[in-house]
Amino acid sequence: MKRTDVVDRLLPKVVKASASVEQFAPSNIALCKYWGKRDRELNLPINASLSVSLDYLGSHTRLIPTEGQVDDVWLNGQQLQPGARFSQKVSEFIDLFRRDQNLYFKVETRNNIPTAAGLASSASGFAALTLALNDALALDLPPEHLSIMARMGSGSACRSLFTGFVEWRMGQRKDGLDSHGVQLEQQWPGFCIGLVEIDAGEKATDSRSGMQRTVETAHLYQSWPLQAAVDLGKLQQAIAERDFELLGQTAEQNALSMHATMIASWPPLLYWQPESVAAMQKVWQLRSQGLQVYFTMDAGPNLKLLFQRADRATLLQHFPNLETVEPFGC
Ligand code: 2P0
Repeated sequence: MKRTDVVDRLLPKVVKASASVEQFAPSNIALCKYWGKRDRELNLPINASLSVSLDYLGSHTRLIPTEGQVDDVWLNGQQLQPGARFSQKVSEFIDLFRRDQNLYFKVETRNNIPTAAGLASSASGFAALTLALNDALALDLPPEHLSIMARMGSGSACRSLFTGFVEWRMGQRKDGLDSHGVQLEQQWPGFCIGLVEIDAGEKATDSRSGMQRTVETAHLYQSWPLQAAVDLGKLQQAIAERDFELLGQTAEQNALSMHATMIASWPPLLYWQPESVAAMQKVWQLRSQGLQVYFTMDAGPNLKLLFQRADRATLLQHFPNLETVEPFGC
């Protein structure tokens, strides 16, 4: 099925641009990861995932209707060439909304997180762009439909439409209309995420090709859907019971299991740097001393630490440059 077939079911045929708009969407960190697609055109996942949104860290996107015949795309204050990869991705995504009409925009995106460093700026970017297009074209789409549209830009973007804990239901339908983010009702004040930046540079293999390579070449990947399903259940329980140890253990094992499938791909995919391993060992050492700290990692060398507010000061002594976020406040 094509993305345009899905759009036919969600959007009116004729849309028109109104005023300039600006929207924000948070980045999100998965505690149970999305890794592998059953449909690459629609970004439909092989497994359900669960994330937490990062409050103020994310993407601000402004859309200004223009008279031009191409979109004019700016990223972090820099104008991009129309042929640049990011520009093309943005324009192709806007094509889904403008359909056959001559509606072009100046698109200004600012990320307050390092771009393409495994900190999921594509998730917040496509979510913010979806929200901005919804406003600019006065579409008034419900949250599930916004999430479905954002997913077609980048899978993990479907979780960035919501705050707090978010489950991405994998769905069963071929058109993906049942595959979108759902906000969990539970809050967890004092739940903290710390970003350990090992390397903010562009990664050599993006998630899209990384997950395809894993699905196609790693026999170990066969065990992943089961691991993810079991972990999702444990995380739901941990969140419902505010069981931090269960949450941390499950998230860390889930991330390492995903990385195991990456390493077992061919050619091998190792996103870690020596400093990533050193940081993991530091976390394990702190834990052996009784500190409740866990980590998760995405398709990059950086670690995201999971801990509780009471341990923040101690943790900062060991990770002095830690940027911490409290998605639910104190
Ligand atoms: C996640 N990642 O659940 C996982 C863990 C990276 C590792 O979602 O191809 O940029 O656009 O659907 O969403 C990153 O993958 O990939 C991602 P596409 P996306 O956060």
